[in-house]
Amino acid sequence: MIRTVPTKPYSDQKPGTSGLRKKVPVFQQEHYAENFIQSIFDALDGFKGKTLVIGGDGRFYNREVIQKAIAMAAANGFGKVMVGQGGILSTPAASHVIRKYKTFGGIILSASHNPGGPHEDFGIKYNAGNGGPAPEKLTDATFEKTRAISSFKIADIDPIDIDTTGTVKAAGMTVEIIDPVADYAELMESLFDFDALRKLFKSGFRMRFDAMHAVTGPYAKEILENRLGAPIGTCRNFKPLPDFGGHHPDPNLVHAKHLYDEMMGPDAPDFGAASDGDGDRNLIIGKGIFVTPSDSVAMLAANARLAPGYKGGLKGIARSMPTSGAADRVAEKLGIALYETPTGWKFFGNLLDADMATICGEESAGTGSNHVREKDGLWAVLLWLNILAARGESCKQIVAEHWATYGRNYYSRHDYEEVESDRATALVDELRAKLGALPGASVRGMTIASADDFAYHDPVDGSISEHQGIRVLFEGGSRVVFRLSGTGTSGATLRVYIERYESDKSRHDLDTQAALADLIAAADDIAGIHSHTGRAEPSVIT
Ligand code: VG1
Ligand code: CO
Repeated sequence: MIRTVPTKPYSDQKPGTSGLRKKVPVFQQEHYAENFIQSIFDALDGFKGKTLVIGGDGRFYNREVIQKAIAMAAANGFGKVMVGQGGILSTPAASHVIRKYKTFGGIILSASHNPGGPHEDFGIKYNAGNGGPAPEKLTDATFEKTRAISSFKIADIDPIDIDTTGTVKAAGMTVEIIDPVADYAELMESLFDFDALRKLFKSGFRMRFDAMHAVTGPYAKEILENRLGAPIGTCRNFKPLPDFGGHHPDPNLVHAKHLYDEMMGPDAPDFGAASDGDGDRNLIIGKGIFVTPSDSVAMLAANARLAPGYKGGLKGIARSMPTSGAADRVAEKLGIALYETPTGWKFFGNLLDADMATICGEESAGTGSNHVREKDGLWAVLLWLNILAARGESCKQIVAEHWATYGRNYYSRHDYEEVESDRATALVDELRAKLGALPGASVRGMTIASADDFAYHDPVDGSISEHQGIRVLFEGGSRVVFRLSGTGTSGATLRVYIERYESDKSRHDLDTQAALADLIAAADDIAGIHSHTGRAEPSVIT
């Protein structure tokens, strides 16, 4: 029943910021998915007889790869797989299932916020037994295996019916099809004051949740409408579709503009939110106010005690380096540690496992806590709701009060997408070469205090990760950060992160791009964005 199939290595299977992401036709090449899955198994040790979780975000090609992964898990000696019904498991739900059932690890099929469909993106990532994304050591080892692979193992079995919950046997392995929502919903119920939230909705509080035809639909329907009594219709675009209805399931101000417009309109609901392809990101928009992800993590941390799951306080806060310093001020006030990590959730795992950080966040709309080992879109939405219910104030009031207390970190990210790879590399190389000369230089009337290529020293295991983004810090605390994306699938994406702190309360209502105009111009002066990329404008501003 078990076959060993000869194969040839592909040279391009290096995992990026979050797993391996490629266009569907790339994944459809002969043995492409099999090679990568086998390489994951080959990089792991000691899973014989153990359990593997398998699920995905429902995008095009999900079902096919789930069948391959099941047959390969059986052939490689796993004792059991737990598969989300319909092939569905959001990234945070998969993390929870891994942790709750103490499984060996999990395979999540997703390209997250990237578009889906026959010519769009697909992805595969592995999460370890702590529920978190494979650490760099493991992704590096997987990549090494992909370069030398000569065969993979697969069981000859009929396709498993993944649409019916229950347990079957396949090639000696147990296959359990699980309800993808139940465990996760129960976890949320244990963290938040569901009675208070039910009261909130009963009192007429209106909310809009946009699942963007991606994985959070079934989770949001169950939690918000069924369990919390939010009116039917609160959740929109809640049916997961293989092509996300032709849209980018990226909850930002470009791809969720309809939600933004609604929330700024005259008849706006009280609270609006959206999540991405695999359910780990969140977009938060109050009536008449967009909350930047960097601000959101700071505000959630400052108010977390209001939710039952965090009433004992926080151990520490961790944020990715490009994320604004808003959370730093909260940590300082709470008297707890603040950790600055490279981009990507895998770097938070050790801090969470060691109980050094409780809440983590990234500027890219990722927020989460120690309840799982991934960022968690619906969790952030529920924590916001819990805070709104406990404080009895509007989102706008909470934001204004936060800025009045801590000051405001004006913040924006400019993305230059699908730049020719050579040109993007040239920009970064040139910038790196002149880092030593930047301190002391004056640009647009601002003096550069320091400049470096960020390297992270993990305080838990001592590992070092270099070249994690170039940061230029100005006197007074403003900064610009440059890095290349590790999740794109065509060309290179240059990300420029711009931040300025404003303590003066009378200047907290400026337009963000206007407030950052000098720094935006300085970023171009320093890095030659326009001349290198040929682009006069970013493709996406968030
Ligand atoms: C982006 C974000 C990063 C996030 C990653 C995965 O990575 O910047 O903060 O962790 O996506 O998010 P990059 O390398 O493209 O900048 V998800 O929701 O796409 O898994
Ligand atoms: Co995601």
